Amino acid sequence: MRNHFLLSCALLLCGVQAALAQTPATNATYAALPSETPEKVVPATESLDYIKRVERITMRDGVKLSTVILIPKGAKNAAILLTRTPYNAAELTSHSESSHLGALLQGYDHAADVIVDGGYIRVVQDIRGKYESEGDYVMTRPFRGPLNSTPVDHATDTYDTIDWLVKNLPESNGRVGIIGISYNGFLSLAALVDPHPALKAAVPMNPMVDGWRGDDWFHHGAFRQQGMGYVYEQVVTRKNEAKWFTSHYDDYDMFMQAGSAGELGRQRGLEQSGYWRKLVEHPAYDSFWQQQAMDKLLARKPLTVPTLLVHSLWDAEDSYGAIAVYKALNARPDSAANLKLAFGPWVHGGAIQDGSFIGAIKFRGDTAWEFREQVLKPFLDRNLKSLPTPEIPKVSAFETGSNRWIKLDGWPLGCAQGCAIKPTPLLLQAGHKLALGGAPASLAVDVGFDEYVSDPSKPVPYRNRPIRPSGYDEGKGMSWPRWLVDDQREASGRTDVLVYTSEVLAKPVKIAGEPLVKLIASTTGSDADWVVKLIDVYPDEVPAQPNMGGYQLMVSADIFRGRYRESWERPVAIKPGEALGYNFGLPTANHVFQPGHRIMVQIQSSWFPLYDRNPQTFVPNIFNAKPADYRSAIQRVYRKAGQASLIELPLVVAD
Ligand code: PG9
Repeated sequence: MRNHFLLSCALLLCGVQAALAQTPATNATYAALPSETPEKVVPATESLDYIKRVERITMRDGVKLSTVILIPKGAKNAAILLTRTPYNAAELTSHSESSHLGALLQGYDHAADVIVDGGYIRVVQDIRGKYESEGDYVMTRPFRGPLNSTPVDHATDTYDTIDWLVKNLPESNGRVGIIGISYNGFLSLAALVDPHPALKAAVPMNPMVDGWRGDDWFHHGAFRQQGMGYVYEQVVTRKNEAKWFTSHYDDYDMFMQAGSAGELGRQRGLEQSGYWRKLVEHPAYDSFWQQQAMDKLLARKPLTVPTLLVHSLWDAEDSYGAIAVYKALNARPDSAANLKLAFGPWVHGGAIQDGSFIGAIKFRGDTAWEFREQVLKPFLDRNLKSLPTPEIPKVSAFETGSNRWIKLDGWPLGCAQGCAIKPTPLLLQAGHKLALGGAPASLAVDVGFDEYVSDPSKPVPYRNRPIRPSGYDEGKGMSWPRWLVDDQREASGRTDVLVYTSEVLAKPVKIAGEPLVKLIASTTGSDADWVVKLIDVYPDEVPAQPNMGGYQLMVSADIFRGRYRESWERPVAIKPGEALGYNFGLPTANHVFQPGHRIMVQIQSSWFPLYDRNPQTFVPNIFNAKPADYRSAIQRVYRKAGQASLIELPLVVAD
């Protein structure tokens, strides 16, 4: 039986070998089956309503930048609208496969309706070091000077690009505008440093301006650690191929288990990124930050190009930049005439999204479309097409609370006519009350302060958990862009959050500008963070929209790292137990607290994991804090005569 089996196997093997030996001969008897894929595909472009060119434009140092050019078919005398970006020009110009230019341009940075209706030639360019462009990548590359000894920066690259465009696009009228959001907003500002004569308009939207004071990397010295994934993906490869990874569904858990931001960076190999190493080396507002602050740089020269700055009132990434540039440039008499400002009730980049709502807050119309139609379009028409379009207002301001647009001659300004701004104290009072104006209550029996325990092992979450990574994918629960309008009720119930509330308002209270925090506080630690949130509390019930009953909407809020109370450049330890002043500005607001609403202030010492935890023990560099450095502290906020804590509100009053 066994022998029979072996014999069968041997015969079978011989058969297989024989068949294999015959294979080539057998194949040769059939004709080859030709590939259905052509050697080179030639797209059929006849029915497209645009012509697409991809050019490699040579910069003055020989580096070639990849540039996508979309020309409406039949265009003549058309103006050019340029965006420079680190975010992949090819992808940004192919949002959908369509024969229509408008469909291609849906999404980030385009304002497709304005571009298509306006007949603009759309140009999107990869900046040096990213995607299809050559050269080295440096995050928000500093300008030629102490931080950049090369002959090139984004000002020269923009100049060289515009020069090429106006000489090589016969369909153009020789006038160029630059537009962009955030990083691309920073790049739009860069175009103004040494502008090419053909640059006739700039629209920096939500620009990154000062990475330490209040934009992407730090706010008043507190590090925004949820941006670490961005630093990794953006810097370690040209095409963002290496992906940051999470280890927990909830970012709160992930950052807690790592301890410090520096330690998480080490665990993820982030030290390979040159920019991360710079962030870790420069936690204070030293010359590294000061020398690249765009508001300071731009204010050195007159503004010669008509510029429309666009700001979002609930911007989770760059709440500082646009207003800072407005203030710096408007202070120059030779620049003010070319400067316009518009702001709306939007998230980061919201001016080109659906502006009919933000989170739970609904508006009467699409505020973003209204801006595009009534502000952006006429601004571009006037400056890029020389159409006889009336000048847009100096400031187009959306007033939240009353939810209407107002036209102003400057900012901050309370109204067009008949009002003034009166800085007015909103005083923290005994019994967790607030008083607008007036003096601190006399405190016969009261201790004159409120206190809470700030425990770094249980930091206050900045939004309800689970906290998903910062990102833009709603499908994955990443509603990060709109976290600033989250209901603050959950925080107000915590024992480590102080809450002060006004009486129900009998008449409207309007603020216009930056609320100033003037806190008198002590800590038992030697370092501390102070988060102050100015909140509009809706009536207990709102018949028209029941889910807004009692809603706690942040109107303006920010964080301050206590070690910088004497100097932003040189941190010092806080003397434990000593009542000290902490003064800082909150982001711009233009808000009406309506009758029936209440004003609320919340104070806490962490906003985690968006901001890294303060160990509450002074260490030279918080990126390198060790587990033993993180200690609980008792925080006291004082509110007695001579030690009154308050927020100075830019109150709008009748003239
Ligand atoms: N806020 C982003 C950013 C700007 C500048 C530097 C780094 C990040 C952005 O949305 O582009």
